[in-house]
Amino acid sequence: MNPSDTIAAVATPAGAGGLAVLRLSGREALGVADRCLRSSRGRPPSAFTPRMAVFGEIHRDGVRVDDGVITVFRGPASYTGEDTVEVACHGGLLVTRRVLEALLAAGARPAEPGEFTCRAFLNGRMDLAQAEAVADLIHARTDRALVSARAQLAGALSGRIEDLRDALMSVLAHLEAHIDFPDEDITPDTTTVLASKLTQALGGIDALLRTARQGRFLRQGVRTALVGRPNAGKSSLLNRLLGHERAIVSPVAGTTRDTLEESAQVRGIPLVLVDTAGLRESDDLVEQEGVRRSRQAAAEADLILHVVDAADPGADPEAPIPGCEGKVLLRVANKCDLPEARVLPGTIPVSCRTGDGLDSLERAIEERLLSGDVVGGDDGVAIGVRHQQVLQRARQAVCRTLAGLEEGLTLELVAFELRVALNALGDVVGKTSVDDLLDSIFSQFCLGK
Ligand SMILES: Nc1nc2c(ncn2[C@@H]2O[C@H](COP(=O)(O)OP(=O)(O)OP(=O)(O)O)[C@@H](O)[C@H]2O)c(=O)[nH]1
Ligand SMILES: [Mg+2]
Repeated sequence: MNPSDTIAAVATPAGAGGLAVLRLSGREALGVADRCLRSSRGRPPSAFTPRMAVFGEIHRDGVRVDDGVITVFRGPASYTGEDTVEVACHGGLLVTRRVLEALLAAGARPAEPGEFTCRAFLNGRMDLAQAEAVADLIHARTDRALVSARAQLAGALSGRIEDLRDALMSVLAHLEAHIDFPDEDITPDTTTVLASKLTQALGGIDALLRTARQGRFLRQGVRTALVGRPNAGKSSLLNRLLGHERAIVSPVAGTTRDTLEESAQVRGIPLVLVDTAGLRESDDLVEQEGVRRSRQAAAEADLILHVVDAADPGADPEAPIPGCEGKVLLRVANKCDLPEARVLPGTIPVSCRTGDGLDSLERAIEERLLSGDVVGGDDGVAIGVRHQQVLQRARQAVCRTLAGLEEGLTLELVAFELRVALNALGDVVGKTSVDDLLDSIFSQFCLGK
């Protein structure tokens, strides 16, 4: 990915549509544009007023390929920070390909996936966490995921990382000053103050790490297993939660043999619903395998919906569910429309036939996931897997720093560990700390004293 090339790509999804937008970005963007685009009055894009949409034509070898709306953005006031041209043309598969070919023939090269956003990062238009948020935003399937991605794009995570870095940086600045002036012993008081700052930063890192589960749920969905005895109505509930008849429902016990996965959303929370084979002893080899997979689905789930048939006198709503430890477990009493249905304590009564109780079930799912710290941070921050890994590195380094300080290790070693922590934090947003450190030292201390 040579950042000095001028790149072009279709920015909208492939397929037939009213419009498609192509993007051209790089040092030569206007030169490339001038060779294949012009306004309907014949003006070249380099003569356009930036940020003004101009109706024009796309040409290749003197032949008009399509017409559309051309907008010029002059760097650095563009998405990528470079000169950028956007062309909105007709949205056909072939026509967009021809327009792209016209841009390439005029001197651009095809962009790699994510290359526009990568340039935005390299050119300082956004940090790494924000660049990642662009991908989250595009892939968000529920409102909550969208809110979280927007918050991260607006800098919610970056802001918290910057606060943590500032805190650690001020500790490091103190340590550095003592290393530079070894005659002045670091007093026990100073050590206490520094240690308490570090402990506070550790709390901040832990608070972020606690949002990792939320981040996973928002990005990938809460894995939700529907388990229970055959015929309880697991597949009926899956269909109800999905809003369409996805799974086969029949009065035959043992209808579902294999697990079946579908994405759904419940009150803005993305769920990956897993319908499973009914749990029972069986001589049938296929059914045995189905039951094994049901147990596995329960073990891998974050949320378990245990479905029981309220009209079945043998139903046991307290039946132990293997592998449910540490998970959110909700017991659902189905078929409450039937006259023989019993009231089962500790269960949410529903009827998949009439739809009764499904609202309460959805509310209960939302409530349990929210209260279990499972979805939604205060400021919408919900870290991703990469953030989790680097924050864990930062956490360990802060712990070593604290231990070193308390055990009276040489300040050089303590400072070394702190730098490791700072670098790890910097990795979240794509910054390393050397320059910032110098700024921090000189702004806080009068070294001439
Ligand atoms: N009256 C009534 N019948 C229901 C309700 N929910 C499901 N049923 C019926 O119960 C039977 C079993 O439903 P399924 O959804 O196939 O049950 P399951 O738990 O997936 O069963 P297996 O796949 O065999 O384990 C079907 O005949 C459904 O029509 C309900 O709320 N009320
Ligand atoms: Mg079923």
